[in-house]
Amino acid sequence: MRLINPKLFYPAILNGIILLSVGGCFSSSNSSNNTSIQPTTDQTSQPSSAQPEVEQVTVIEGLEHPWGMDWLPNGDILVTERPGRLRIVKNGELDPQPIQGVPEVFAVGQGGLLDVAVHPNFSENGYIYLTYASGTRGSNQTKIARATLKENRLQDLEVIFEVSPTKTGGQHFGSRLQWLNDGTLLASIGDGGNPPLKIDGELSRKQAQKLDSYLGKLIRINDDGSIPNDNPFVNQEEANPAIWSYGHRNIQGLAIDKQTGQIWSTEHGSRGGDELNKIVAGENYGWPVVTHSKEYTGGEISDQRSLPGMIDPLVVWTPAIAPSGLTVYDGDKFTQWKGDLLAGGLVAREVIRIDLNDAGEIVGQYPIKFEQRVRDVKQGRDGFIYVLTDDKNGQLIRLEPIIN
Ligand SMILES: [Ca+2]
Repeated sequence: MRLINPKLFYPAILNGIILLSVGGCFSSSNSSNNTSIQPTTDQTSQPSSAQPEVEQVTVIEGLEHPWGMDWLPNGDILVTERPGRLRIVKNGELDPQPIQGVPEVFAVGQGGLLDVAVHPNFSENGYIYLTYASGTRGSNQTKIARATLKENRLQDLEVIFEVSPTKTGGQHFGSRLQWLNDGTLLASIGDGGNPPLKIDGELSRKQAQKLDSYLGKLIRINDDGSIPNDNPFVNQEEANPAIWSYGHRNIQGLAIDKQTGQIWSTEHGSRGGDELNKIVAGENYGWPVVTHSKEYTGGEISDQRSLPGMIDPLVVWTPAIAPSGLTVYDGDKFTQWKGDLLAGGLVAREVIRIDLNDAGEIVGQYPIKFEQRVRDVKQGRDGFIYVLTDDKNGQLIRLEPIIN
């Protein structure tokens, strides 16, 4: 079954025109209160490029809450469905038979089968990686498993990382995967959940500041789950050695600029205060001691917006976009977008192109609107941009420039 529903995407074109006319100021129909923590000098400069017209091509429909995707060397696309299925798209068609051998997942709330990553040397070793929520409402954790993919089946599946401590409830599992240039693997782990959820008698979110907990962290492991000996806390007693950075609430967008090695992440705030961060090993990103977000009930989580020793976000989105999916574009199909970030938003129903200038500074945000919540955005091996929408009838959508 092949469903191609090309349609012109007028809102993106209109946004482009509007943005050009006002000189590239930050503008988003859904996020007019967005703030940038960067120096503001560059925000009024002209955008680095005109906005190409974008066509949305629906490649696949009928995916049930798809969450993550990655490409095999032959161009096939692996797609996770949060209820616990791993699907494969071959030559633009969804194989009706899910891949066999996926572990049992805790598919409640935000939990389930989450991200998928193909090993950089898949052609030699056949490894793929999955993240998923595992356990019960009373005790659960994010796990990372490795398996080989052979003839539509996962074989020799092995859990190579388990988050500790366990938590309760169905919130904040993370868990994006991202390969670094050195062949190690990053994974994002959520803080354990919102109040009134507690761990060891205090709010679960406080785990994000504890170095003996993997909750609220980015972690870095080798491709077999062992700990790289140059991780920032390997020599610090009582710190968990896989920690790469900490003070995160729930990172759902994780990307690397392959040219520079720079790691970027987007994380959910509570009410407002979603963040874009540049990740540096060993650093503290503040949550919940420093935040621009408020409790869902409206009260302050903290009155601190910035503190010495903690890294400030480069963009704060209030109201929340609910960021999910992030990629650094380096393809040849949207040449004017090279080096820019593409950030998905669930609540915003957008992919926001974050325009970076040659110095790596943010000079504009340009939303592309979708009809459904955006769960993931990635560049395909063909240089086009692919989007997964979060819906009972979720879609895989390809963005293509309209060549005039
Ligand atoms: Ca922060």
